Amino acid sequence: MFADVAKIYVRSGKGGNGHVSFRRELFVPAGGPDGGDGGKGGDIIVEVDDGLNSLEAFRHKTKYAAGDGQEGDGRRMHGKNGKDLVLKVPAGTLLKDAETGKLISDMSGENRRIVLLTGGKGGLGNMHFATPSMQAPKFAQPGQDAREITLQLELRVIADVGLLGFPNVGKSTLLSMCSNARPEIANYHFTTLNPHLGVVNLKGDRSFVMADIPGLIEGASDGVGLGFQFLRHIHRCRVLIHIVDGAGSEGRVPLEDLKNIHAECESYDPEILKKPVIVAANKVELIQSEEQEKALKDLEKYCKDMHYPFFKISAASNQGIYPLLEEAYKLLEGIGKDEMIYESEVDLENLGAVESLPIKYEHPEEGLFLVEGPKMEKMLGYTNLEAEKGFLFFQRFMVEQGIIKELKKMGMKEGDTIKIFSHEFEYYDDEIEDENESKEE
Ligand SMILES: Nc1nc2c(ncn2[C@@H]2O[C@H](COP(=O)(O)OP(=O)(O)OP(=O)(O)O)[C@@H](O)[C@H]2O)c(=O)[nH]1
Ligand SMILES: [Mg+2]
Repeated sequence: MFADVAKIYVRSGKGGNGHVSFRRELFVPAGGPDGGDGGKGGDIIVEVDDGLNSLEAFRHKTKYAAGDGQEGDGRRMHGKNGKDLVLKVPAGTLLKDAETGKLISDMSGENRRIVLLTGGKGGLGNMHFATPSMQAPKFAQPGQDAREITLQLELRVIADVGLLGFPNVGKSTLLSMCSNARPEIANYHFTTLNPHLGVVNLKGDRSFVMADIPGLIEGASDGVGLGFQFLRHIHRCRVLIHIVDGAGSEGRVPLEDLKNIHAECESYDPEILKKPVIVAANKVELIQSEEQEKALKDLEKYCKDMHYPFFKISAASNQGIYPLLEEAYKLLEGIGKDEMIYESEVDLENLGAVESLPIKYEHPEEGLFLVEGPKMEKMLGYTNLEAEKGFLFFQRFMVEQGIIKELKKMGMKEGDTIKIFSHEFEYYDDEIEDENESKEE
């Protein structure tokens, strides 16, 4: 399999609860509150690792959680913070919200490390809640919730120059000849399954990054066979070197190969061919017959007509490569660099927090109000409505989130029914509500 996409579930750590306790000392009958604060939950951090070129690891392990903060303790002891969890990804990885498809972050360029989900804050212990009128507070603050999200990871390499071509035409050979990269080279199709990057150094301190993109096959743009995955990498290359087997090995016809691949790119995304394209006919030292000569001439003529710079090379024997690289550099100089990095479409600060989930309201008939959506679903999951404490907690949540206010705006009156999924409640203006209303004024 080609591991350039993966779907994983990640969760930051929950904050530890604040602690309730009282000082016990000899000869002191009633010590003051000394419950310490809970520890902070661990963050989920994403970091670029230059040693990686696939998302393989995320195929094997698909669930990741940072450590929870621990509860505070007596004698003002702070709970231990939860451990952060660092996910290492290759450069060029896009992090998307799997539910909405929105881009969270493009781990490219300068963007090498982000805090994806922050851990919950620890709750304050009861030592903070003593007041003149309440000297023995029997409560402490609960820790903040963990945050969670299902991530879609997509690898799209960024390179100055991308090598494009059918399998086995010599893309990896060229990259290994002119850069520090060492992709595997072998005489069979799809030797290269993951993109490889190499730095090409030219005379006079000039350099660029070249990507060996796994081979394209016909029908790739329709998702047929193996090709579709690879097309996504081409997007983020600024100049393309299209390599064809100039000797027509394996019964190939160079010009047909070129046209076929261009048609594939065109049907995947017409933008691709707006990039500068250079054509390199490889393996030319193998040419012996007149038929081969003729096929190469056809290719050359076509490139001239299309204004594609054309080069004959032999990657394996390192011939004709330098002028090709110089041409690539020349074209690179003529185009801008920045549009290859995608901008985030989400508010990273609130990512995965319950607060950021939507709530849906409906008023299908007189006296009935529906409140649904992912946020409500999640809160119900957290809450035991059978227990009095759980019910009170949920009631408070409804007020604090402004849900009651919203329903009132929609016309809810006392005695009306609020339905949240399968739970039904009758609405009464109770104390919690009043307390909150007066606070707002
Ligand atoms: N004769 C000759 N053989 C070459 C040349 N360049 C590459 N080859 C051979 O062609 C075969 C394929 O080369 P690769 O570099 O692995 O080809 P690729 O395009 O990366 O292939 P995939 O990774 O499968 O898409 C290997 O056996 C190479 O040794 C060349 O200039 N002349
Ligand atoms: Mg290869």
